[in-house]
Amino acid sequence: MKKIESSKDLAINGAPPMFVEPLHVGRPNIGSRERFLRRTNEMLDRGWLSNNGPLVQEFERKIADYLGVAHCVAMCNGTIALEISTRALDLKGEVIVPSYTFIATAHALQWQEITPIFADIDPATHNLDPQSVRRMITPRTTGIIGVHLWGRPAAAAELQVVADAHRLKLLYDASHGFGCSLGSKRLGGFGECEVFSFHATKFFNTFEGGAIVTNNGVLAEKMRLMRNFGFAGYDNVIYPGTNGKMTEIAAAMGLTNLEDLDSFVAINRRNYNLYRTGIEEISGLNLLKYDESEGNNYQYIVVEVSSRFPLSRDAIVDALHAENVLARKYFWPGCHNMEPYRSYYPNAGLVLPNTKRVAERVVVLPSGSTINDEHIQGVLAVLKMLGNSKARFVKQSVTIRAEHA
Ligand code: T4K
Repeated sequence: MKKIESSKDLAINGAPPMFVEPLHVGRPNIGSRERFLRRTNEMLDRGWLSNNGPLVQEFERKIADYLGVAHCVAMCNGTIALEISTRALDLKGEVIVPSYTFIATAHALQWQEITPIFADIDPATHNLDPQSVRRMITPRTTGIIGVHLWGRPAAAAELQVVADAHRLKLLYDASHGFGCSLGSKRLGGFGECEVFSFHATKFFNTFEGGAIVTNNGVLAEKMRLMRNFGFAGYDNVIYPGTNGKMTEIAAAMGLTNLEDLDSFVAINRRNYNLYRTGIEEISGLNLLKYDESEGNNYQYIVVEVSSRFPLSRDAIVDALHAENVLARKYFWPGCHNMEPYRSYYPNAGLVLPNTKRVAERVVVLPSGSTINDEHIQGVLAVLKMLGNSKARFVKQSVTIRAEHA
């Protein structure tokens, strides 16, 4: 690892990068290979690869137990799980979602010709602002999808009050929230149902995968039918369905990773604390904090760049990429600024001031089980030099803010 003693040592100024291999934000957390391969071999011996096999059934039982919910319906990914859940809940017309989320939250609605209506976030939590949700309700509104962004719980009690007052269905996109809690209750048990993504980049992964969890048995049964083309037995289709099934190999990965969750949390937490100590010393950078009194997976290292920092967020990301630190601008520029929503609602940004401000300031740094102390010290050394008001940059895109020049 190189030493950064002056701005000349930065890759953006022509020095070699800090890291030879790129550091990613979403490297998978992978549990015991031995146990995964054993499960895989047994699966191959059984010759049962999909369609509600024994590993998927075991996975569903264990996920439901872990989350403290009655039912888990495993799916092929989080996006299909969102589509099936909104369909099973008979959502139509308009559904209110945050714009500050991954595009799949909105697309899952649009794909079914339900109109996503974008509400603003609370800038302190990055989660839906219930007051903004209230303002977006129209006679066509049928539901609200809250997102537990970064695994930090949405304002569930307040959103439930809004939903009840207007007879709206409330569900959650809990894609980031596996292993997280609101108070002492694990995410998964709020609203009508909650949807998880188990994508490779998530804290807990099944390669690709997802699940809907709920305490409503009738709803769970409907979702099971929808996941499997509507089949209720051989030659008997009783519902229009799709193919949302989780494969056995995905469940094998999930069962294995579930056994290693504690070690993933321990690594993420250690990384978070190291970043926290370093970032606290850099004026103008603020690390988004996790509430230590709740369950957290500490998967995302989210930094907000304030106007006190000499460089813009985009300039920081450019400088980090030059060092082979592939920091991300999640979830810039907000769903409302992506197609088709940008064309449909060109003025949506007018009611989303917090979304705009937060999306322009956030940078997400690499973490997870492939990131070690040395990596973090290297990232912090770069950030420290970028924040040094005496540092100078030769690359055109790294412009110092006027007030710091
Ligand atoms: N709702 C929310 C709030 C979500 O965040 C997501 C997914 C969904 C719904 C939908 O769930 P799924 O249908 O995906 O289950 C990534 C993921 O693809 C996406 O699943 C995730 N959110 C989103 C936050 O991140 P990209 O476009 O940023 O992915 P990509 O290809 O740039 O990968 C990110 C980094 O991870 C790269 O630097 C490389 C690294 N990586 C990735 C994969 C797949 C690996 O090292 N190994 C891998 O296997 O969307």
